[in-house]
Order: sequence, then C-alpha cells, then structure tokens
Amino acid sequence: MKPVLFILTSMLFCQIMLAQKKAEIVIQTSAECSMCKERLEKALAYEKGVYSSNLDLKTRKITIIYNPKKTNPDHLRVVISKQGYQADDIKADPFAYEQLPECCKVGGHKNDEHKH
Ligand SMILES: [Cu+2]
Repeated sequence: MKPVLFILTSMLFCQIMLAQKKAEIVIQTSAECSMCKERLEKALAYEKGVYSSNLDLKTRKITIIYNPKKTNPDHLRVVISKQGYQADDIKADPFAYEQLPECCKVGGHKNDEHKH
C-alpha cells in the first residue's frame, strides 16, 4: 500500500506545481547601490505571489519571478515605486523617495540631478 500512496502523493504534488504557473518580468528601476538592491528585493520578498527577485546593479534592472494568478506586473511596479524607485514608466513615490538615504537617490547626491 505504501508505494502506491507515495506515487499518488507525488502525482498530486506535481499537479500543484503545474498549477502554480510561474511568470518572469524584468523591470527597469532607478536603483543606485547594494542598499537599494537589498531594499527592493526585501520589499518584493514580502509581496504576495512573488517567488524571487534579483536586481542587477549594472543595468538597474530587476528580474522578478512571480505567480500571475496572485500578482501582476502593474502591481509589482507600484511596489517598487513605493520603495522610492522608478519602475519602467511609473515614477518613484515622492514621499518614499525623500526617505531614501542620499546615496540611494538618483545621481547619488542631489535629487534633481539625473544620470541619464
Ligand atoms: Cu542605494
């Protein structure tokens, strides 16, 4: 009986895995340093439906693996914006941006200075 039960449980588990579809999105952010990376990845880790995220500081792009049934790219951009960072077309939340340490602001020092 036991091996049968094991197979059945495995099959059920596989189906659960398949039902949890994974999607990937790359969002352009305005992250400046490793503190930004930590801040953003941490914020996303708490988000519902997010499996993992990885910010590449060279390109400032964040790759997020998420469950499309539980969250969506628009919402994820808002999450990034609320941390004080730009997310594609969405501007950084001004209040959150003001709370960032100077080094994390666009340009590193002056908030009105843009690197691009
Ligand atoms: Cu930073």
